[in-house]
Amino acid sequence: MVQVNMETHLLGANELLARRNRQLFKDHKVLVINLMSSPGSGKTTILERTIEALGGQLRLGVIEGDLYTDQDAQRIEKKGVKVIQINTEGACHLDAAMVGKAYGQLPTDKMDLMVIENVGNLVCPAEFDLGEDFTAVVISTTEGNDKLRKYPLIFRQAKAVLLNKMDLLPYTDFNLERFKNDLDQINPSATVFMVSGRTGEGIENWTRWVFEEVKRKNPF
Ligand SMILES: Nc1nc2c(ncn2[C@@H]2O[C@H](COP(=O)(O)OP(=O)(O)OP(=O)(O)O)[C@@H](O)[C@H]2O)c(=O)[nH]1
Ligand SMILES: [Mg+2]
Repeated sequence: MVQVNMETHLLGANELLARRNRQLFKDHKVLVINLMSSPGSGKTTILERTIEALGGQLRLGVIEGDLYTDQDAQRIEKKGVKVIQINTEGACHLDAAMVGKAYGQLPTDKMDLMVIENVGNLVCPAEFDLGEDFTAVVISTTEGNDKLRKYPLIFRQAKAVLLNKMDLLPYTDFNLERFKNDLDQINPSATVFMVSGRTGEGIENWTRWVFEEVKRKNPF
């Protein structure tokens, strides 16, 4: 009897499409960030602050992944940025096929930076390469210190880790020392940003770094 391991099969097919996306992003000289976190950590809020900071200097595009609604896409549209909504209809992550299709609806040869906001989840999105240049993971001070150790894969792969809701730090038991130690164990090369989407703290450091990454991919 022939047994097909569906998970391996799906991931293999995804890998091929991710490679195709990556080549397209390279051809079009667009830096692509896959932004991930638990639900409610602040991905959309950080994206709004990022657009406010970089919108005047870079040509931006956004792909919004959501289970059912277009609420986040509406928030991004209000910032004057072209956004394509993907509803996964219950799937807990985006995949490379969905992103390839959505990307085709954006002005592909007229973008410097595209951010993909993935579905809020710390497990499934980590397993699906979308063809991005790198992943950035948001964790917030209200989520507790155990998340890095409980969900190490998503943090291990990240080029940037944003600790959000720094304004709430005094009201939580989140321990910065422990966060740094855990991240050092899991992914010592991650670049860390302590930010608040609410007050704007740390956002300039993050957006300056993103700007440098864009220039590195496409010196203009
Ligand atoms: N106090 C505080 N609240 C924040 C901060 N960033 C985001 N929030 C709030 O946290 C809630 C969730 O923020 P979102 O940006 O929608 O989070 P998200 O990660 O995009 O959520 P999903 O798309 O549902 O996964 C909202 O009520 C935000 O106003 C922050 O830095 N400080
Ligand atoms: Mg969101």
